[in-house]
Amino acid sequence: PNTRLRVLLDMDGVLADFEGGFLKKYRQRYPNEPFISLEERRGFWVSTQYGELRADLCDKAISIWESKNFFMELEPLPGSVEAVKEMAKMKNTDVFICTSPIKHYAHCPYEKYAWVERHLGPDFLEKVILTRDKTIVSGDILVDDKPDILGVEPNPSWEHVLFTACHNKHLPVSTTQRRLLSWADDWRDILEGKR
Ligand code: UMP
Repeated sequence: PNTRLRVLLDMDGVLADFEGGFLKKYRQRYPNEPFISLEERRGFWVSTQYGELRADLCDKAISIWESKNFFMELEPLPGSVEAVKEMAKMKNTDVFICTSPIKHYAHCPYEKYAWVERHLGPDFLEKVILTRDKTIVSGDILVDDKPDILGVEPNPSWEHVLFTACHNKHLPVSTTQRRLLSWADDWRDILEGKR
């Protein structure tokens, strides 16, 4: 029997502040355009909500995360780096970062590795999984802020723990889906409960 616990951690919205980094750079680049405050964010797709605000703002939003240095310069979310480092040192625990790169691949994949090296150290580069389909990756837990994680595997091995973000905090608490409210929340208890 495998006694080790395998934890998959999403990057954007769980380790790195995608929403905060996006809004800051969007407002710098488009100071005269309307924007959506983090309080008003609804739905996982930033581009969809900006497109609903005004049709041309969808492409303007996309231009932000397609820009060089966008992913590299994201700030870590509070407590995330400390939590991952502590988790990775825990006995019988394997931690991987499982993140979906954007299809505009000029900068994003490189910058995701650079971010991991910078904030978590070069040894963590071994733990990076870039995939557009997380359902085919096996693990005990996937901590992710995206409410619906779908792909070709109808029955993923992991339990999805929903990490609270500005865009998902208003969603009704599902009877089946557990939440991690932040890195100050009881992530250690959630892990111990899966052993
Ligand atoms: N992303 C978009 N459009 C959006 C919001 C995010 O393409 O409106 C990108 C950013 C991340 C990816 O690279 O989608 C989400 O990856 P995960 O957090 O699901 O790993």
